[in-house]
Amino acid sequence: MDTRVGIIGAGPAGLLLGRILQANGIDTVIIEQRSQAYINARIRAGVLEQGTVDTLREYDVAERLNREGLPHDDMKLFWDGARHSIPMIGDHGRQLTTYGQNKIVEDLVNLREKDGLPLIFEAEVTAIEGLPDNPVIHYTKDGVAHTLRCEFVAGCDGYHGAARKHIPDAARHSFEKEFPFAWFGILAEAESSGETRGFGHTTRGLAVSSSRGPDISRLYLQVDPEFDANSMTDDQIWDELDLRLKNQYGQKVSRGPIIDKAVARLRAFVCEKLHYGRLALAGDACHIVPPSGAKGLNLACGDVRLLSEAIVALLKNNDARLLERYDALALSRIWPTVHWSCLMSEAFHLFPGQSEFDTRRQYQTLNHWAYNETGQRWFRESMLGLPFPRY
Ligand code: RFL
Repeated sequence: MDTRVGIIGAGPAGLLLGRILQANGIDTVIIEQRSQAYINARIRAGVLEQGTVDTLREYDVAERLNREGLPHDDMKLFWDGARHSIPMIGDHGRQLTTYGQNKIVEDLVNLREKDGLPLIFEAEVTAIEGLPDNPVIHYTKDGVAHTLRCEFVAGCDGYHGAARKHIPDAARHSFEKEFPFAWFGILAEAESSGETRGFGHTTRGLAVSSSRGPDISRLYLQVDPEFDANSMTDDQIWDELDLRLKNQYGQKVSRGPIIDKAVARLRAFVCEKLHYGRLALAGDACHIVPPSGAKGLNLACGDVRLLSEAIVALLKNNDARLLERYDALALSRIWPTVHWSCLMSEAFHLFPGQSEFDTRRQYQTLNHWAYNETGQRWFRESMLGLPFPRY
């Protein structure tokens, strides 16, 4: 099979890129190593910036989002035994919306199926040959090797994907930081606290409570990086949430059946080379942010907007100038966002061996974000997200 653009990965980045290219009359094939059921059930991000919501609306992916998305007016932060509320409405009504990443993925897959566009599940890309100019994707499905000749390849295959390593080592400068903790995330059929999102600095480590709907709660606990998701019973998990959120901050935590549990290590990663010839990366394939800032999916969406425009210019007008600017423009949003996500992580978690002095310093950061006019504006703008860059 041949196509114009071969997209590796059916996460939000790959699926959205496919949708935008389709709207521009460019054929794509998406190759995804997991099954459809697996990607539909993968619970991850939930906080969407206005730019992400606007993009989904622009490309007609927002029918369910418009019905079920929960807009935020403020954000609750808890530290030093007190609750604080930071207004979250920006200029021109810009705000955050809660809507699960799994729903975005499902919405995009359903639209792609409805349009009869190729999306090959359970197919693993093993190599890309012919770079920089004539890429051929090699993948295996059901134990059989296949090739896909393309005019362009988009590596939207996440942090562990295959695409990034096809950028020559000499050009691929990467930067990485691993935090000494992880997030244990649960999804529960439980009445939410009434807060769209509450972030707690507690004496037992960070705790986050958020609502994914009237009867669905998403909660996170800071845990050790080696934590085993099955090492606590459901009752023990609820007890720990009570110890952190209810007992220390009076935050209501309603209990209910836990329907998903997962542990994610916190790391930050940036690859500063985003394209090589006719291969380009977008989303987690070229950057990872710790989830504290709720930015990964939003960054992916910003990359895809830029990359899609560059691919359209290249394939329709044989104009590579936008692609040449893609790396620098995307990185102008990636690095500040990575920085912000790291600051959020540093302010809310307990580090191994942390002293009372260190904790007092974290409180000063949080006081500044909540009560200093400049700090509050910066916090709000960072949470709402930098505007998507444009060429
Ligand atoms: P994905 O979603 O990882 O998709 C990549 C896809 O590529 C496939 N793949 C391959 N397919 C074929 N062949 C190969 N060789 C392949 N290798 C990989 C994979 O199976 C997968 O389907 O990357 P993408 O599309 O760039 O999307 C990025 C987002 O998923 C990620 O940034 C967010 O989930 C991060 N994130 C959050 N982002 C937000 O914007 N707001 C949030 O509130 C938020 N909360 C979170 C988060 C991430 C979390 N975890 C689990 C790390 C909360 C958590 C706990």
